[in-house]
Amino acid sequence: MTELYVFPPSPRAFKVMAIANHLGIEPTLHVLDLIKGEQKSPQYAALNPNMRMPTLRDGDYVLWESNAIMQYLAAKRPESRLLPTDEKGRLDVTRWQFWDLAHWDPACAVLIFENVVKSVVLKSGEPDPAAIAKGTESFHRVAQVLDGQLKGKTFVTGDTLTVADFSLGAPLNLADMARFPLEPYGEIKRWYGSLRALPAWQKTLAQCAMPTAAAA
Ligand SMILES: N[C@@H](CCC(=O)N[C@@H](CS)C(=O)NCC(=O)O)C(=O)O
Repeated sequence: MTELYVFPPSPRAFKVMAIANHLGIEPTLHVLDLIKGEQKSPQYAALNPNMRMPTLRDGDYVLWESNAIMQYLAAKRPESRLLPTDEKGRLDVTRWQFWDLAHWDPACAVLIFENVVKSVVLKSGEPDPAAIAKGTESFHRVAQVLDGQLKGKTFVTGDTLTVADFSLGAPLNLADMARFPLEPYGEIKRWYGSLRALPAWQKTLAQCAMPTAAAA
């Protein structure tokens, strides 16, 4: 049995759930309420010592780190081509998932934290203008790289949809709320539109509804 421990409003949960949906894998979902601190329970910490989500459990096998989980799921269905089987193709996809963790996710996370988490989820105050300025500068730096990579390609690594697209596209679900300065990046907008049109993307958006100010 495949199980996933997730906090669905987070892009890091979205991307693993969207891959499972795209592959037709139906994991048992265990929702961890991060606001209540459920990730810090001793039972969960025994699975993931980082006390963060997502975590996958498949029988006795436990895996954490969202991008590793995505590769694990994709490898179960090689015919999907979400993770190429030739070495150079696989490394190209892995390279963009490493770039996600090192550059794209941290830049997006600053604006998501300041503009969404603080006001909508934690209700802990106004965005910090210095953090927004720094986050905006980082966002432009990485968005230029991604926009350039997408020129002349349908997806991040070429004409085939891969796990890298799911990794990099997930934070864009929050682009409006997080006020990502996307105006100059036509390629990113075009590419994200095609991801959003995927049935699995739509299904996952419905599963991951972001708490609204009223509902949180
Ligand atoms: N690099 C990790 C990041 C995981 C992560 O930071 N998860 C956050 C939510 S988006 C979390 O669980 N935070 C709980 C906490 O900080 O207590 C991944 O991609 O899986």
